[in-house]
Amino acid sequence: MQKILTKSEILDYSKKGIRQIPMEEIPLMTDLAREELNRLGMEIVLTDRGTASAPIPAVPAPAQAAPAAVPGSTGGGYGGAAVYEGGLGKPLFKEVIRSVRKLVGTFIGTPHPVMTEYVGHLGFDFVCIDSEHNAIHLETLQKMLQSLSHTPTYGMVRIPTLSYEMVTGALDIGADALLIPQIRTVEDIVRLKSYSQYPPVGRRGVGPSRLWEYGDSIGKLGEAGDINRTTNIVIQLETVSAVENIDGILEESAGFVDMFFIGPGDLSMDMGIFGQFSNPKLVDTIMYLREKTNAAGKRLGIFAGNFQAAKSWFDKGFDMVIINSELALLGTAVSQEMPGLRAAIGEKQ
Ligand code: 3PY
Ligand code: MG
Repeated sequence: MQKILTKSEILDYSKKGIRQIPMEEIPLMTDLAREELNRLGMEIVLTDRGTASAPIPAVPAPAQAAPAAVPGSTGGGYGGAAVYEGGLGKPLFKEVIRSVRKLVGTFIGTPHPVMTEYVGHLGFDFVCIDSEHNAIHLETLQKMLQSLSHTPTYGMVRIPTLSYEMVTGALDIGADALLIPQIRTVEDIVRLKSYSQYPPVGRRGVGPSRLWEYGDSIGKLGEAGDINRTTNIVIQLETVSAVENIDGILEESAGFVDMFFIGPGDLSMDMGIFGQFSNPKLVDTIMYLREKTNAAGKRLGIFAGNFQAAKSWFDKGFDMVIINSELALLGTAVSQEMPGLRAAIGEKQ
């Protein structure tokens, strides 16, 4: 088989002071390797057993393979080399999630890119498109994620089921993070890991999807060291089983999950105290999960019904809050103002 010369091997030669790399035949090179060879002014020299004696300069990368100023502006397929920054042009959301920044988001339930784009301009760090509780499927999800490209806001997606199709599908269309609901067992995490991580960690398939700028930046995968470094998974803790299995869940999630997220609605439902958000049993359970995730060095988010509740969760040390949904926020604004207007025009309440 033809030898493949990688960027890291070129760097190794360069570190050893070798500028002419001896090879028995012209190797296969990725665009990144070729760029590196060019950048360092190095060349490949065929040895005696090769067919040429003169140095072979680095094959110039095709014009479209130069780093693209505008992501996605190059040719598509597997071969291009646009610069992948993550988040399709924004700093990688996984890095933001791992930082100390407190994150504010809201759910999106309207299955339309215009609403997503509008909310993307309102000052949230991220929106979480909720396809667990709304009829939002992959085709629509992709358009909604695309609509965020011209906003400073990241697009998280809450998938409806823990399936290969949904995990890989939502990641491939460019979700900056996945929120995985209804996690109960260590076995769930094992499945999640296998669906979301590229081999050898998992069994996620690789393809020229929107995530990799339709193939232009997919070349980075082979050179990246940790090829799963961009995959950003947030796990929901919202069942009694998850509370019981929390040690195993945290252990199995090590290395691929940075943020956990509590769903107080489902947790209270599962505990038989639905909606009793100040019930000490629920509050104690939430704070127990806070201690456990904290001890494991993980960040923790929670759902809040409004901005005031969000502030109190941040005061309690939470790292991320999803404040209700765009529809609920609209409803609140209208219900606060409408009675006053009705009264002002002489209508009884
Ligand atoms: C819950 O409260 O159950 C949630 O899933 C909120 O996101
Ligand atoms: Mg829930």
